[in-house]
Amino acid sequence: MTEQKEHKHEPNFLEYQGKHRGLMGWLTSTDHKRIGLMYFYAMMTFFLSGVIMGLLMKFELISPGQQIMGAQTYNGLFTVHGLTMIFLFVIPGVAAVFGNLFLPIMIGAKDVSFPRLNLFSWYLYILGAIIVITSQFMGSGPPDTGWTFYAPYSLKTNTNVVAAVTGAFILGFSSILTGLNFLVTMHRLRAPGMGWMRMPIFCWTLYGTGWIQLLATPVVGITFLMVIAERTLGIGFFDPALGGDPILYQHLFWIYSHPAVYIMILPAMGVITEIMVTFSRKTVFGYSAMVVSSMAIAFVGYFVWGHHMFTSGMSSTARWVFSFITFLVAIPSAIKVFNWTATLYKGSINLQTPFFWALGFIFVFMIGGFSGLVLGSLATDIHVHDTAFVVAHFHYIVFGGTGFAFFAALHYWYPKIYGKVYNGKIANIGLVIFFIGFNLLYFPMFYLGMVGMPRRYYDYLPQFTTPNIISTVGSWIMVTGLLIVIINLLKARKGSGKEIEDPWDGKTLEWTIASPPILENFEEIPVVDHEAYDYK
Ligand code: HEM
Ligand SMILES: [Cu+2]
Repeated sequence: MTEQKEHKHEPNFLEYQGKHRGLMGWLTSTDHKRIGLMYFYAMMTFFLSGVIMGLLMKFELISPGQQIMGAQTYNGLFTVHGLTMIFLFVIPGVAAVFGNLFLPIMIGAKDVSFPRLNLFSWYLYILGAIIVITSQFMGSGPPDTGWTFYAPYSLKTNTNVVAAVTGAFILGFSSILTGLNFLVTMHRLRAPGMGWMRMPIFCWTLYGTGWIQLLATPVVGITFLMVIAERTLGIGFFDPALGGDPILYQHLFWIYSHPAVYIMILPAMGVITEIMVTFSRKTVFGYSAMVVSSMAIAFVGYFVWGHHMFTSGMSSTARWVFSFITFLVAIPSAIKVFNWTATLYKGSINLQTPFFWALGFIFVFMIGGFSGLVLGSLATDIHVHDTAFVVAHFHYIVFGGTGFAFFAALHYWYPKIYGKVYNGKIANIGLVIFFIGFNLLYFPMFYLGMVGMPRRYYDYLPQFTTPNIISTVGSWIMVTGLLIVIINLLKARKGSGKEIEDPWDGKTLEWTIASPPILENFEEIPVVDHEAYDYK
């Protein structure tokens, strides 16, 4: 790569002042990096409010009987908690924050293809979020359907479902437009020499994600419109009393929501790949296998939605076909884990915070994945369906997967974004506490589910008490770790920068430019003359 170390004369994107100054300078900026950071700040706010709701639920569950809230409040809480975490944090999460911050830079572009559309997506995201949040305080009470809005209950409950569904609908549009923008950017704006097979894996995972966002999200958008139409106009799509079919709702919902799992996990896998490569100082093992497995996950992920409905009513043939295809997704996922391991093999490993987060990711994601196979098998799924086992599984996957990758990415790219280094020791201590708390919090739920504790109840039988106490204490430990991690990063913004241009010896394009990057990223568009990861 050409030497680009002398670029201090241009103002960086954090201090750059366009037509407007201060806050307005941010809110009107079409710079992809600023938009990425605006997603980040909004998202952290939603995430932390979701964490508080999680803590409250766990506190209620510390022992049998009512502690701090009644049944209806608990129903409202798990609904908003789920909505917030899924639609406001993990689905947009890694793609909207780190994709916006780094995709254009990693392919050698000055911005995304449609910068204004990008800003518009952010506004849609904020609008959708505001509507979802106000749905809690308006109308006749917080929605109590769970984040899945299953019919026919979502048609019958008199809580504020229409508002929450409208918010989710708008969030879907934001997601579609971001996906479209990223796809076009990768097709049109790659720097000279940046062939498809030279793109960093993170870009490839965003490519797969972009297609899912574009093709699957409209399905859930229409489903939500159908719910609104049914509630407001009494059209009978889903209500059997009107001739509708509640199972149709589940099909439509999961045709989006299963692929949505890959919207969140693919970019997460991309981040982990970047980190594995940089911190073992070796080029990725099996680049094309990584590319193909990303696209295979995106593709096969469309055909497995029925595994959410094994107990809902389907022919045995349909169930086994869905079960079989579900197992097929394990193959490209396993290829990734195998290739990460092979990348580490004989690498000269740099033991630092982002690497530890990546290892944590692999550990919890494998537990999530294996428990997913338990749920993908017909016999065992019917036993643990709608129990705490499922809650354990999806927290290991979505929080353990996407959440860990989100923090891994934050620690990896933080010096690039802010031009500052953080205290690595404190970051590691925070991570260890977080990791212990995470497993104490969720692992007991596997056991609880197997012995029969149902999910979505504010109360339980006395024999489930001990694992629940462990789990609740785990939630406190985990939050302690989380606070240490976040405060450490907040403090670092005032810290001194030393050798921050390329602190980890990264080889992708973002490590060749200034930290923080200048407004248009590159002083001159780079000409790429080698593969993605140019380690000897
Ligand atoms: C401090 C962290 C967290 C705690 C203590 C926590 C705890 C809980 C609890 C107690 C439930 C209710 C389970 C039930 O009664 O069935 C729940 C549901 C849920 N959580 Fe979390 N959670 C946390 C973080 C997250 C994160 C980060 C995500 C997403 C990445 C997430 C996604 C969900 C979803 C989707 C539900 C399902 C809601 C529903 O049943 O409709 N949670 N969580
Ligand atoms: Cu699924």
